[in-house]
Amino acid sequence: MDDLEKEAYADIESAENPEELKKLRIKYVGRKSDLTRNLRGLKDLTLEEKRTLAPKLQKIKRSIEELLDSKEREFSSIKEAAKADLTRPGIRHRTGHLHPLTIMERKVVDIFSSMNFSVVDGPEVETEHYNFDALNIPANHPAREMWDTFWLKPSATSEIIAKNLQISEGAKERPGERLLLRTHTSPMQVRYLETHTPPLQIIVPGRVFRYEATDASHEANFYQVEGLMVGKDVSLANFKYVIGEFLKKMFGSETEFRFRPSYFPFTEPSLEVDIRLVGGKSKSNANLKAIAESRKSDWLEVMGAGMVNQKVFEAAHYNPGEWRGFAFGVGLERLAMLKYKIPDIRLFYGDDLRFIDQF
Ligand code: FA5
Repeated sequence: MDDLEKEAYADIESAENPEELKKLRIKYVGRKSDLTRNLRGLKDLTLEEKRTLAPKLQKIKRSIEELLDSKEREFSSIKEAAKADLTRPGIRHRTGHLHPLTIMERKVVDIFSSMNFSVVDGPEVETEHYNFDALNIPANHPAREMWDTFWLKPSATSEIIAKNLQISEGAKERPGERLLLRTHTSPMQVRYLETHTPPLQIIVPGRVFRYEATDASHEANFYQVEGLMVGKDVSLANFKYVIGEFLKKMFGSETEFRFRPSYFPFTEPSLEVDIRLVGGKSKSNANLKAIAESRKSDWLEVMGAGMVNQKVFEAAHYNPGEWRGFAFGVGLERLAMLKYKIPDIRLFYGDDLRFIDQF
């Protein structure tokens, strides 16, 4: 039997196909095999002989059967593999990725965080008070026209409060006040000053809305990042340094920018920051040239800014003249257009995956 076991092992190992294996199964463990015959013959032996031989024979049978089974599995897996065409190209799964504006917002947040600015959030549904009045833009002031406004129906107010949308405390304090979709992130200046004590430095990224016609550089829904730094002796020099650092970190030291005098009721003095699209030292390309052509200028305005008007501190119940600060509001799409050389702002909100998939 020991010889038979060895022989069976060698035969099974060298079997080349399932048919051969089938024959070996019949030969070694089939009904008419020597092994089965011997097992059957056990009944004619003495009890003593049965006790020693039976377990031995059964063990040999089991191990031959196990080897046959494993060899059979081997043949069936080879058969499965043969069915697969290993030369066929794989299926590429589409993975998700961030929208270019999200990438841009994160870059802005990273740079300002590295300069110790905190990031805060504000409500998109604002009151007339925070969006305009507290920023020194009274009802009859011509500057209100700078921000064409989406007003909410008076009946919407209670609905919004009921839905628990982010809405100013002021709306509850001054019931009946008109609500609007914020036209800029500047309302957060007063809101934050009311609830915190300077010195402070924050940025407020957020979505803003304007009722205006769209073109290559204007959208009705866009993103701004507000900045506010307040201290005892914050000056315009601090502003120039912080913004200069920000622009250099964002666009590299070769990009040219300029500070240009401007007007906002909530800053004094006020200025705007432009980035050079074509000409000078700036590295340009066809898309940036297209923006320049559509705007009829070699420069693209990216932010409004200035020293916080003392009237804003007063609106937040501060003593006049006690604190000084600078504020700015930068357009996120405009930054992304410059960074990624995108000729039209409307691409960000379109559904063209060929554009979105590039990021
Ligand atoms: C403001 O909104 C002021 N709140 C900015 C400010 C903040 C001034 C703090 C002083 C102190 P302005 O309307 O210029 O300003 O908009 C600021 C920036 O938002 C612009 O420079 C531009 O980059 C972007 N922006 C303005 N309008 C649009 C628009 N329709 N589509 C896309 N981006 C826009």
